[in-house]
Amino acid sequence: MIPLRQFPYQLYLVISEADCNGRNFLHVAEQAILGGVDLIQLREKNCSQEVFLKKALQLRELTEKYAVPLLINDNASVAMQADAAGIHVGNTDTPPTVIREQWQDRTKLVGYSIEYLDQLQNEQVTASDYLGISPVFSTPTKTDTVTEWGLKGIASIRQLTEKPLVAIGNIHAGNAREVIQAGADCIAVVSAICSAHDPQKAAYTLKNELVK
Ligand code: TZP
Ligand code: MG
Repeated sequence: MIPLRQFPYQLYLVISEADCNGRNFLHVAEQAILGGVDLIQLREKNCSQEVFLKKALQLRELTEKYAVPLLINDNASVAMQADAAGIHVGNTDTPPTVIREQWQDRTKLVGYSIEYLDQLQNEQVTASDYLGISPVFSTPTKTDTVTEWGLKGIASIRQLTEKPLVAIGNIHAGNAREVIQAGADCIAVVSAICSAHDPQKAAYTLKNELVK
């Protein structure tokens, strides 16, 4: 597990083929890495296990080339079969404690989305390497969300835990810096990179905003 507050990643890309506007997701991911993304999550919804695994293996080959860790969203079987660097789960997915039992390799990263403050008091937080603050701002990319944490929400979560905090939800170059200043360790984005005309430039611009 990652020691508390020692999170070596700042710019986290969450990607799916559908979010890439008809472009090849591997191409978008490579451009994003070249622009400075240092952690990637493959988040595929509505596809078969076989297709998910195929995409995970393709993306793992690419991320390995650049030594960027690949996490898989909410699918321990795909994560393990692809020998990904870890997995990210939400509040209603398989809980981190169960993931740890299924996947005994302690070097694997487990991320856990926080949607309610009550979640901070449970054993799932202890079993996680980082917490996703989800969503910081409401976003058309994911609409089945509960809280909009806002910058104040980041600051209150920061007071309550030493876990690395990854902020997600409508973060872009115009607000990334204030999200970090509010207490997040890392920002995660979908559309700020996947929908950008030039994903490499978009990632580079975001990365440059992430100075405390
Ligand atoms: N979890 C919380 S918000 C979100 C996820 C996966 C989507 C973020 O997408 P965007 O386009 O960066 O707002
Ligand atoms: Mg999920």
